[in-house]
Amino acid sequence: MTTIASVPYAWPYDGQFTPANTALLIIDMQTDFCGVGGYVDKMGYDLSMTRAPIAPLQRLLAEARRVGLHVIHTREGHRPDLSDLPANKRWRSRQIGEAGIGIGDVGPCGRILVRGESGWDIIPELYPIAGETIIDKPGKGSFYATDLDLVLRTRGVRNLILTGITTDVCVHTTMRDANDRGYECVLLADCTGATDAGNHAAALKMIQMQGGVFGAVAESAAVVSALQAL
Ligand code: C5J
Repeated sequence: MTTIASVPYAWPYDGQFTPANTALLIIDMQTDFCGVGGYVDKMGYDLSMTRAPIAPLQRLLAEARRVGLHVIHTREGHRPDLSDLPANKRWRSRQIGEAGIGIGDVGPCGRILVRGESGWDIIPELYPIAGETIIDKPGKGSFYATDLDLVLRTRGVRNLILTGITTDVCVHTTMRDANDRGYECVLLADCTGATDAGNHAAALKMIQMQGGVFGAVAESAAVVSALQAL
């Protein structure tokens, strides 16, 4: 039995935590969401909040790699011809920040959230290494229009450690969907970040309602300790 100190219960619920049955999911740590000149920067949000998870994630990732945890990275983005970009998503993205510039348009880091552009890629600090899965997703959730579920089930993964940005959008959407699919989920408070501090706090609180309606919330130090004790 191995559990991680978390709220509102010690995770996972049944103590069945091993590197083989657990994946570390690192969601959308892309320049567009946390880098200078990227999408979030262009919208005018404070980058310090989406950059806060970088250092704790580096420590956690090193430990996850050491023990052989499944590591999965995601990237939100669209095809260069924008054939998978819904018109309403593009329209809304153009309503904030520099007038008329949104997803698919040219910014300082290339076309915003377009696959292959520099702003769309994962930041160097957390760049995947050989053997780690990268899931390219057109939406906020990591399961929608991707093969993430197939990859996880093929590998026998049932526990998900959720990290990345943003807490209230892509991380939460993924956690809710994963929970409905039967995955046992924990979200790491210090390895996630939002564009608004209140939204980050609210996203953490929502998880803890109803006995852990979507799973549990922990700090990365608790996961690192558990991995070191394995
Ligand atoms: C957003 C994300 N916020 N990765 N994407 O548009 O959370």
